Amino acid sequence: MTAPGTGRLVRHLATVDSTNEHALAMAAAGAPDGAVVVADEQTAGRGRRGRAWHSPEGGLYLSYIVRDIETIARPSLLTLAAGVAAARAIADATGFEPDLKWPNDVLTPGRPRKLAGILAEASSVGSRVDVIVIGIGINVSMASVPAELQAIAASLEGELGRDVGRQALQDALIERLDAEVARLRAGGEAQVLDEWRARSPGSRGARVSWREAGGERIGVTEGIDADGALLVRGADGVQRLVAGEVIWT
Ligand code: BT5
Repeated sequence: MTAPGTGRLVRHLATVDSTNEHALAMAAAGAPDGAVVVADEQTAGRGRRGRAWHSPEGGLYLSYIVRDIETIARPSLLTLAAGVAAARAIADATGFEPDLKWPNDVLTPGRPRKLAGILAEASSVGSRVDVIVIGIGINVSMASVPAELQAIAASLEGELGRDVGRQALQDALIERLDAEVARLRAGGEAQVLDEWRARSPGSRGARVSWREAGGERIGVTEGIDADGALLVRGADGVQRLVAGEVIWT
């Protein structure tokens, strides 16, 4: 369906395995830049590294197709840009200002619990990345947080103690994703990074641990660099972490 007045393709599904999977298939079939798929629930919602994203009814599960990747100088920043977009959209729609955590988490401030997660997935033609799908899952109602995750997860309605309109949140999210992707395309990487840093108190001065070939390492975060890598000071000086698991201790 095309959203009224926008000309944008927004496909709404009652249920789907994964909106990212569906969006990758839509993109392969020619769906345009900025096309969106949203589902009321996912039966195989995914996180990074084969992990599951619990996706019962009551959450917002949305995937956004980015094409023309060659017009984005630093596509590695898309996950951080999506974090900024998600935080802004949540603030627009509810007034709640979440924190961000490297690389893909949206958290409640204070005692951090996960409100939303981001998963960017690429598809390539030969060695060239052709499409990146940005998937965002936001826990809207308390029902979207499964019992086994109560200790580490939170929902917007649980935090705010009132109903949150999913449609308004969805509209804000699409608008903010458009704006942040446009900002990257227009050479505004530094502004995206600055805003991400401002929303991520844990990206500086927090104790973290991570695994490397040589075993477990510990250090203190020193911000993110221009490519979105996490800088961490450990026993051997400052290291750049580009992927992998970092545990905030
Ligand atoms: C993420 O992975 O946080 C990425 C989540 C992306 C989900 C969206 S929904 C729309 C689109 N379609 C998809 O199929 N996926 C995207 P990661 O950082 O690996 O975190 C996964 C971990 O978060 C799990 O191992 C759980 O511990 C936790 N988790 C799972 N479901 C959760 C939920 N609903 N709320 C909070 N935490 C959750």
